[in-house]
Amino acid sequence: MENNLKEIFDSFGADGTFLTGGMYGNGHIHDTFRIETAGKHKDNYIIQRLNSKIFKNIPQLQNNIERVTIHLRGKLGKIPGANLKRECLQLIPAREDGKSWIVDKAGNYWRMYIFISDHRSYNIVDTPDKAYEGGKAIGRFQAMLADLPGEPLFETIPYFHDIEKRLETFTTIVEVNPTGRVEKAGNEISFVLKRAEEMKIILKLGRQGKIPVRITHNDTKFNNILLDENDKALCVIDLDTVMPGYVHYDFGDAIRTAANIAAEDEKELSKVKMDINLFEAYAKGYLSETRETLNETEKEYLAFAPRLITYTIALRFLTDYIDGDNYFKIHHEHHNLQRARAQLKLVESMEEQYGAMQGIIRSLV
Ligand code: ADP
Ligand code: GN1
Ligand code: MG
Repeated sequence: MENNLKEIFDSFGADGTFLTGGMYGNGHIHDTFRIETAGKHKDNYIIQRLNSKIFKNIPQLQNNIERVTIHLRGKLGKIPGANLKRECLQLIPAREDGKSWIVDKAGNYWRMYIFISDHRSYNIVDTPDKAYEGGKAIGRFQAMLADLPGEPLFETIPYFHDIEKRLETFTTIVEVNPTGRVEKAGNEISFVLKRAEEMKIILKLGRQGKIPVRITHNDTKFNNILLDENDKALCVIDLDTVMPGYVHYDFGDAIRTAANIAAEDEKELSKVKMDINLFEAYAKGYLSETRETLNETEKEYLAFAPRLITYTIALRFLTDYIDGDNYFKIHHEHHNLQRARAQLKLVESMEEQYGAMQGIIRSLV
């Protein structure tokens, strides 16, 4: 791999000499490597072998990311003291054709970014201050992209957060039972089906024109929000799913990860719980940047969003488990079932605290 990484690195027009490279991060989708270069003051890099089974049109995906990062950099450039290399992802063009990706001999797609130096990345958030900073980062991200010029961004994964479509896929896979795992997940399947109807509310509000489609990130897991060395908001990464969506998707996914006191795949379910103080802090940070732009209905349904997205991700883990683990990277045999169970437990915890969540949002808006 080391040899291959050097070859890939050399295909991009980076400033620096390859020293070492190794696997990096906890993403569930791509293969990510950190490349260290020689020389003390040189940038280091991130190289990703892209998952082209999931992202079927890499040129369009990359075109989205180019548009988004150019726009963000333009905005940041006007802020005195902004550090463009750390506050925004920066793609490195290929030496040969200047494109922001390459295809290797085996047909794999690769891209390269400058490594964002001195960042902090958290899978679990332990203080309200960090949650607040995460909320600010996502709020600002949405605000900065609100005036992206040109045609709508390409939908890199169609119907990504469409719960009606996700439920249809789920029902079909349960019927087919391709790997005989349905029997192992009886309780989880009932839990999901019992809540299916109420989860459609955000889609209904959209169809009724009560909430607008905006540009959203759609994968605001907390480890996609990098903080700086003082735990202040630094950069939002993982831009593969930046596309049209409802703000509830970003708010919900961030709470799913920022306010859960346990790991996403915690085995000991009694440890899984939403911390209402972390919820409040994230909401405060988020609304500090978006209070003026969101409409009344969008604000009213923010409290519901974490229930929807936690449910959606649980449903996706469960679907993938029953389907035979074709989507998410797994680290052991029943990993997707374990993830689904932990996420459904989190849904329950949110249901128990829903009144308090609504109260907090009302008081903040
Ligand atoms: P995935 O879609 O597989 O989650 P990501 O784009 O989120 O892939 O990258 C995986 C991990 O790699 C991130 O969680 C982060 O830790 C790290 N990472 C990605 N890009 C950068 C970057 N430019 N600088 C520093 N770390 C990065
Ligand atoms: C994936 O790419 P990553 O690991 O940040 C997934 C998200 C899920 C998340 C669950 C493109 O996110 O939708 O919420 O796993 N990304 C894609 O951890 O499907
Ligand atoms: Mg990621």
